[in-house]
Amino acid sequence: MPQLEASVAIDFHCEAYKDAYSRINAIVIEGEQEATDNYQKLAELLPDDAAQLLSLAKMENRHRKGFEACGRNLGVIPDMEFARDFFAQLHGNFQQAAAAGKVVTCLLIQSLIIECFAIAAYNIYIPVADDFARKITEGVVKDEYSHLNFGEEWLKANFADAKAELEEANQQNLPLVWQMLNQVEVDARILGMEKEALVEDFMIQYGEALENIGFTTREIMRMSAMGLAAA
Ligand code: PL3
Ligand code: FE2
Ligand code: FE2
Repeated sequence: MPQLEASVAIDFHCEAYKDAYSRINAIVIEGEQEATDNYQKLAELLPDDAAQLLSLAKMENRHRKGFEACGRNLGVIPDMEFARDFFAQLHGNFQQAAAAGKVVTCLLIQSLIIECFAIAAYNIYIPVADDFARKITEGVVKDEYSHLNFGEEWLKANFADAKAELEEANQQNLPLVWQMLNQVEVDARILGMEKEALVEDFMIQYGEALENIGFTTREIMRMSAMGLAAA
């Protein structure tokens, strides 16, 4: 559907929209909160980059507040319990990797997977958002590119040592993204966002990131389809 038509047709105040928004808004709030915590943990694990990582954590905290305001603006109460369940597996994998000092896995989960997921979701949301949320989301998505860039640069600089762990972490965590997308498909559509567009945008961001880090086209194909067939 053309984007202009969609933004005219969407009733931001009907019950169906607000019900779907209570879950999607919660997911985004929880995602930004986890991103804050994850960059704080990464700052401990990478003392040389601590100042930069703590500044990313602060940005994530601002993002969370911005999206909380978006929900309030529509009179929606975010369903945070739903959102914590939504992130539980990815959250658990990050915690486990951090406890084992596996920095490469932590960076793949946060700076590649979560940031690419956020960039795809926010880019698809912007044209169908209400005016208030659109302005907030436009500001946020610019930051997310710089977070993705941090992960790319670090992993590129350490590619030879990181490669095997990246492949393993990808295999373990990418299938979770496809499961998560399936869980939000119905709600996202009510907000005017198509799953196919989300998958496509994610694939483009994630594939470009892997390319910048140093993977070959063949490796990228194999890695980014991991778990997709089951979705
Ligand atoms: C990292 O900085 C933030 C992590 C947030 C993750 C967001 C995932 C969103 C998936 C749900 C799709 C709909 C998004 C709607 C945008 C308001
Ligand atoms: Fe963010
Ligand atoms: Fe981010």
